[in-house]
Amino acid sequence: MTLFSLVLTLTLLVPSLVMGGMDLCSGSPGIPGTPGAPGLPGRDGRDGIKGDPGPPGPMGPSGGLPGLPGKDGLSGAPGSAGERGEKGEKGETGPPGLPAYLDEELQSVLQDFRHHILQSMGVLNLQGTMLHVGKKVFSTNGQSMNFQGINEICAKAGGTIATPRNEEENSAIMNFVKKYNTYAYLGLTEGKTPGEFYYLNGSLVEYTNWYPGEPAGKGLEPCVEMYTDGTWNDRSCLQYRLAICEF
Ligand SMILES: [Ca+2]
Repeated sequence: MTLFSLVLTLTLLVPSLVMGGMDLCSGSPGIPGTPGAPGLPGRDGRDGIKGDPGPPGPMGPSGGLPGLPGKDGLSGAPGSAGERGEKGEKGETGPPGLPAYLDEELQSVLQDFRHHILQSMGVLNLQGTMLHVGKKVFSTNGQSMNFQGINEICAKAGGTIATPRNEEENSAIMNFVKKYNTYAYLGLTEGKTPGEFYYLNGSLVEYTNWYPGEPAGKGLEPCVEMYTDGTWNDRSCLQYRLAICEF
C-alpha cells in the first residue's frame, strides 16, 4: 500500500470514526493532506478564428521558369502626324443633277446674270460706245492708233478689229467714225495680188464698199480705212485711225 492510498483511506475513515464517537469524545481537526498529482490532459478545444495573412515569402532561387505575361499597361500619348499620302485617283462621275429649268439655284444665278448684263448694256448704250448688230457687238475706246496697235488692243479685250460683213455692220462702224469724226481701220489686208483683199483669217473678202476709184494703192497700201460716209479706201497701215473692235 502506497503512502497515497493510506492517506486516502484514513481520510475516508476518520469522519466516520469522528461521527461515530461524537458522543464519546471530541478531538481537534487534522492537518490538510498534500495536494494531489496533476490530472490527465483535457480534450482539444474548438478551432479559433482565422488569423491575418502572413507576410510575402522570400524571392525564389534564380533560374526558375518565367511567370505568365502581366496585364497591358496604360495607353501612351498620341504620336505625331504622318506624311501626306499621294493623291488618289479621280472618283466616278456622280449621278445627273436636276434639269436646268428645275434647278432653282441655277435659275436664280441666271436671273442675276441677266439683270447685271442688261444694266451694263444700258450704260454702254447710253454712252454710245457699244452697238449691237445681230449677234455681233461693235465698240470703241475713242482712241486712235496704227493698224497693229488696234489689233493688239482688241485682242487684249477679247475681240478682234471691226470687220464689216454686210451693209448693216458697215453702218454700225460708220456711226463711230462719224461720232468721233475720225477714219477707222477695218480688219482687212491686201494679198500678194494688188487690189485683192482678205479677211484676217485668210479668206477672200466677200462684202465691200469701196469709194469710187479705190482700191488704187497698187500693192503699196495694204490696209483699209473707212471714210465718214462709210466708204472704203486702201491705205498705209501706219496712219493713226480710230480703234473699233468687234465681239
Ligand atoms: Ca487708196
